Amino acid sequence: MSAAEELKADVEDAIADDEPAAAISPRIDAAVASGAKDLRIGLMGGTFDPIHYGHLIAAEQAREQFDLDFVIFLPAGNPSFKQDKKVSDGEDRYEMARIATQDNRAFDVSRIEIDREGVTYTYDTICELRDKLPGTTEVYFITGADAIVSLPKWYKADELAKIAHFAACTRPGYDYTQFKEAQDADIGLQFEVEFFDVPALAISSTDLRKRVSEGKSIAYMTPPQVIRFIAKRGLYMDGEI
Ligand code: DND
Repeated sequence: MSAAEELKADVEDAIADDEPAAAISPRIDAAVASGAKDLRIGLMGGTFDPIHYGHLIAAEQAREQFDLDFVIFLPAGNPSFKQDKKVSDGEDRYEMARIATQDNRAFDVSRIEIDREGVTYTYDTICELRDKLPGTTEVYFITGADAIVSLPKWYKADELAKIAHFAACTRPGYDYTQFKEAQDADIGLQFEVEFFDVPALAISSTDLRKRVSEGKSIAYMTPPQVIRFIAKRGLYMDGEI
């Protein structure tokens, strides 16, 4: 058994023993409690309204590429950049992320952004996580390459750049010039960004919501359990995209 497999087996045992309210998320709490050192953790932030295979593939490819022990999905409570848009209830988005990721022992979902009051900022989240994780933990924030260009406009961007690596997923053959130009234009804002390729997957949450509201199929775009949850809760039926 490899060290990573042993860690995951210990974590599963610890979760099975007792399930207190999570400080970060069940698997990460168990890994920290078991004394795991030098953890490499990916953070997959998103609105996840709803979560889909694009998110899951990006997280899995990042896990492999950056040799991450775990990827924590972080459904945003009150997304800073979506203040003027209707966003589904946090509990529904959390539950969809939970059921979509439960089969992967390296994936976990945290409530920390859902439970935090006020506008959700990635800087606050990473600070909170860093307080709860051993100091030797490496943190990679995973995001789509399109979002990378807007990083300098994120809350406390200059501080944010110092506390995490950024892993930007793109498609084979992606042109990085746009990012390099944005980075050059912001002298002093040096985000450490590593790019990784994911298979081109033209899936978006916006399209899924539109399809549901029009009674169209979303099969093979998101896991079946998420499709069942959307139907059961009657999400996205009102046509407000
Ligand atoms: P979105 O709502 O864009 O994510 O949120 C992305 C993250 O950025 C969240 O954690 C936000 O809190 C954070 N953010 C944004 C802006 C400002 C600040 C923070 C701040 O602190 O000031 P979606 O639910 O739409 O998607 C989640 C991720 O998955 C995104 O990175 C997106 O680019 C990526 N993605 C795909 N990747 C591969 N293939 C696809 C994808 N569709 C979405 N088909």
